[in-house]
Amino acid sequence: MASSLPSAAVLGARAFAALEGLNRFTDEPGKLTRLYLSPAHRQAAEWTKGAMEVAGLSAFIDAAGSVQGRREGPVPGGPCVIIGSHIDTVKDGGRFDGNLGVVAGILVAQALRDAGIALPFALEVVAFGDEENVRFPTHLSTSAALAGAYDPAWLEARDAEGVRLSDALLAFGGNPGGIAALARKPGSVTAYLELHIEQGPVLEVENEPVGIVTAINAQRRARVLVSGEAGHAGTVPMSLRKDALTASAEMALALETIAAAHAQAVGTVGVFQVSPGAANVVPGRVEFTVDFRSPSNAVLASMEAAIRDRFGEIAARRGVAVDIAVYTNAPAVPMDGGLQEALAAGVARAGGNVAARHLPSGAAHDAMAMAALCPAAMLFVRNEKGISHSPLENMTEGDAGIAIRVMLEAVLELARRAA
Ligand code: HGY
Ligand code: MN
Ligand code: MN
Repeated sequence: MASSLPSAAVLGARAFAALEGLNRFTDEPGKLTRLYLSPAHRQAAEWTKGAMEVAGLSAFIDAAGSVQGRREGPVPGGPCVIIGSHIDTVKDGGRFDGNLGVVAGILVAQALRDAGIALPFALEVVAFGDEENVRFPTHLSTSAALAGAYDPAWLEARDAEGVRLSDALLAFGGNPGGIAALARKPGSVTAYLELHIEQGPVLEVENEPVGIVTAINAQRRARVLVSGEAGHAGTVPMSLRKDALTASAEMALALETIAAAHAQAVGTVGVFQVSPGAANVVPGRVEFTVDFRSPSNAVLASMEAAIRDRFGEIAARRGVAVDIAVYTNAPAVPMDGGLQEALAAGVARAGGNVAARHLPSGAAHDAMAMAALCPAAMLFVRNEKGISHSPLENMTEGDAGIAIRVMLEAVLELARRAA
């Protein structure tokens, strides 16, 4: 059976060629920016649907904007294994984050079809559309839709231009009223597998091409609004100011100190909007985001308490008001042990002296949402210096091929177990 399957080198070349096609679609020429429900997302979804069909999957773009492809198993409508990831990106993002995992799923399906290998279950590939949650204050909304955990309040969420998610979804060609029906029945999905770049330095430092994810860190995100008093930059004495920017800056540094005080925790202020935003006006209002994460839910809870404490103290001392609105609260998610073993078997069968290195994920992934529906596991692949969420994100074709071959072998391992 293995001899009729493409080599890692062939799979790597195919993956890079496919990514070339998929990554033509961007909302910012010269950069890779493909936010949820944007015109580029629609084009990328259409391209993905076509690529799935070429690989022998029957495919469609679903009500929430994800692309679903399926190759039936022996029982029409029977249980399936899903290989998934996302095709939305951050602003000015990298070519591999999410996109590689979707292309990998398509190539695995194509290789099995070409080799005439029948599986004892249906095989699905899903390209989720809202994993980055950059445009709207949501959390893994399109994979949550499949897992039956879609929050209807997300439909009222607004982007930076004030566009409602439901309106953007209708304009995209989606159907807000059809999202609830996307929820899969418990037991209908026997496994979810995701291939993703590590977005961290461990595999490169340890000179390993792939790694098996043990758990995905807990994550919380909040919008912080600091309200002070706008004033004339030339006339308001320093002692009388209620400067929203300097207060927010002190809060950002306080977050940094709180995160640094907890091993393996991280804290980031990624968006910082100052108004009115004129050189000769003391800023009256600042809105910024806080993203903090840890392997431990308990640590995250104590970090949130410390953040509320410190931000409140800074606001009181500076005479400004502060409002902290948490909109994401995702506990840590362990990856399924049995599927981790299937991935380890895939690593062993894929050949080469590749070790089955296990490691946690600091980044969030659709696997977090899918784990609420079915056993979920992730395979990491080495990427250059672990750089991600950046146009400098890079990896080798060889590593992509090894990782996709491991995924292929892991699916065959699941088939052997199910037979
Ligand atoms: O933010 C994250 O961890 C993921 O890349 N969306
Ligand atoms: Mn990702
Ligand atoms: Mn990402």
